[in-house]
Amino acid sequence: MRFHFEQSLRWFGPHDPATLQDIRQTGASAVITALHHIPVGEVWSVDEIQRYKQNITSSGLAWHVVESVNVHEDIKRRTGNYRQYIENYKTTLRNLAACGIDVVTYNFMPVLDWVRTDLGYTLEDGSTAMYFDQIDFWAFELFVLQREGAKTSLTEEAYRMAEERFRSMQEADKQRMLDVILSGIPGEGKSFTIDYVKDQLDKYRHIDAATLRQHLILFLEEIIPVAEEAGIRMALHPDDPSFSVLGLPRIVTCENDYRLLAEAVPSLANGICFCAGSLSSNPGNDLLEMSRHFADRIHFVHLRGTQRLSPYQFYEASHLDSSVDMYQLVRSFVEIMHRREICLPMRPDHGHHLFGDLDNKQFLYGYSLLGRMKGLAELRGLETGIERSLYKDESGEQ
Ligand code: CS2
Ligand code: MN
Repeated sequence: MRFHFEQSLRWFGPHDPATLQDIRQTGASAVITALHHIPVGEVWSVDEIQRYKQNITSSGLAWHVVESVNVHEDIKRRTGNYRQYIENYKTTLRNLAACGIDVVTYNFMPVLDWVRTDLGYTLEDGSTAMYFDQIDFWAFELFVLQREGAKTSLTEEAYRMAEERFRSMQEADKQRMLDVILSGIPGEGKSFTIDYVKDQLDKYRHIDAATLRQHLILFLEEIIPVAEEAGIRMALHPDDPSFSVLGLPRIVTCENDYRLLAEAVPSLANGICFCAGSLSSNPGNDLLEMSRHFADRIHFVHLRGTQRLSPYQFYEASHLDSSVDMYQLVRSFVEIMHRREICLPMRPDHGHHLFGDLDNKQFLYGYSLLGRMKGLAELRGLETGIERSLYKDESGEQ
């Protein structure tokens, strides 16, 4: 019996310019998707899930991992209709289980999902990647958003760098950066306004990391028993980047964060989506160690790396060549899967925009078809080589 990654690609539903047939031809056997058309907080009905699933399976692909059932902001802040939203979340989990879904991914990032300062950073070969520059971001906070408290949270040196950067920026660059930062929750197709962000930040004024963590634990205490009973494993995605932005608390950034959550709600249904790219944006994280430490709690794997250019900048490098030692990491997961005797779902995380992808503006950033395919192809090859060389005797296939 071979234990290997279930090789998957993210698919954004009928609006994704990549069709299910395209996805199939990349070599993936499953899709990772969500009912993107249902507003955050509302129940996903069995009928809707079935219809969606039927479409996927009739294309010869499997679907049993959802990414994501997003958590309503009211739940994160425990205000407004949060009780109703938690009940809705539970109902959605039960409905998903009834349709054969067994892994549900989510995140607990306040206000914004992933944050970058450039979505089209050009690499040597002309392809483009996503990029984060802390100094640009500080400049945005200080002089565009004019966030209260931004200045006091910075060292003098950091403030000086941000000021200098802003002064040297052309108007067009400022606008471009603003558009990027406000581009909103990836995959949801929304875009924020400055006023919206200010208003949202204001709502978190009294919520520090300890409070937000407590809110997450209270949420987990309610939904994990439901997930466990229904046969669903929850997979919490790390914050991206894995450090605080805009003065907002970020509580899923490192080993210790995940440890606190596991201690509070020990069930293994309270699991992890191990996103190598997000975790690697925090230089303090030892990914290999984390994969081993949480081996039994990892239910879904995102593979990608980041490349640090300086203490302030990183970009999303290619899947095999980045600051993440992908060989060691995949090897660790191959060993984990053999020990647990399971096949973990895996998808390449964000890819680069390549060749013809560049002409097709409909793809979401990080999810061009060729970029997705290249990531998957490289990772499949790496995994196959590792798996066959480690377990050749047992398999009897070599
Ligand atoms: C995802 C995030 O598109 C992505 O890169 O990693 O948008 C999101 O945080 C995850 O889907 C988890 O909810
Ligand atoms: Mn990810």
